[in-house]
Amino acid sequence: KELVFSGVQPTGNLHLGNYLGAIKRFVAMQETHDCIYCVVDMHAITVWQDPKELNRQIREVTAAFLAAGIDPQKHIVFNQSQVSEHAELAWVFNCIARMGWANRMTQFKEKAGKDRENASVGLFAYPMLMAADILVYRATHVPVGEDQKQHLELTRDIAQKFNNDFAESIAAHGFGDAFFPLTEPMIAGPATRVMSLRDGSKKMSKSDPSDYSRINLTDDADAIAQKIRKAKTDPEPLPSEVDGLKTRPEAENLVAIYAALTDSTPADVLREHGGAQFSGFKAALVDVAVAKLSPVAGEMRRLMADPGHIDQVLAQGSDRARVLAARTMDAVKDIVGFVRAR
Ligand code: AQP
Repeated sequence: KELVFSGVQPTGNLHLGNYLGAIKRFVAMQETHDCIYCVVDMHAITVWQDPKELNRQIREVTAAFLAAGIDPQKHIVFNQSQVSEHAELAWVFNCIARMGWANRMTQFKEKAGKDRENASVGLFAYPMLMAADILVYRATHVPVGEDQKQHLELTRDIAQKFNNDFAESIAAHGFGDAFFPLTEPMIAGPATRVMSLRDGSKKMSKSDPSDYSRINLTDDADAIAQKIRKAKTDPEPLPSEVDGLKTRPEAENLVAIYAALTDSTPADVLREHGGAQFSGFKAALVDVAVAKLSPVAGEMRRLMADPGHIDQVLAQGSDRARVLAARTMDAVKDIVGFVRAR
């Protein structure tokens, strides 16, 4: 059966982009796949996190998973740092990946900014840890937003080089001609890249200093309405064809958000709203966003009131994940040639 793995960083301000590009799709995959969903707290500390805040945010992402409808009994929900095999495999992958590959990662360049000398070594090594997250379960599919496409390609390159470098040992240990699968990214739908509400050329992001740039999953109806009303637009009415959105990134973004929230397509949305002024369309978008997001926010608040329960979900998920991860790590140690107790 196909196995899905994906993760979200507990770095604060979970937003509509995280929801539409990732969490909403995690929920949908549960019907057809075995799924492992991870709060990637070790990724979070590649940039400084206040320990108390990190603690709260790990629980908040878990609450968002559960509130959105992920079932931690049927599938696995856990936080990365409780399964140390992720870090172990990441080290092996640090030794497989080439400096040139990591140097090409645009996310590192964006996050490190101009002061690259001052970025953490962990931020540079981030993609190798991400490859380990996925491959420690030998996951076949990863639902992510488009911003993660390059990291998924690197994951495939690492899997392939490991399979090639150790081909003889892999076969000798009875794993045939490939140990790691070449994982498929699943990037589809109208909102694979939700853009900032203030600037249609930037993705909606947790770390944008302007709270008006994003709709947070914890925003109440008033905040959602205010942010959508203030969202940047142009003076023209909505076009009736998708082609008419090409040079209008802000309009394209709002239409894509509407489509994703209503499980339709931008073409459907324009069939209904083509020719409308933004004032009217934004009012309709507020209704749709509030109807979809308010129940999630309410359930998140309810879950956050009982942190003990969340911690228990994470502990149980970690126990189940560790069994699977340890099996892979044992095999990797044998393949690489490490001696281990049996
Ligand atoms: N704007 C977005 N549109 C669609 N999908 C998005 N994702 C993130 N932003 C958008 C997807 O959400 C998942 C979790 O992301 P993450 O928290 O692991 O990392 P990130 O991509 O670094 O998230 P942010 O929100 O942009 O945080 P900062 O500001 O810290 O960089 C991933 O599947 C991602 O594709």
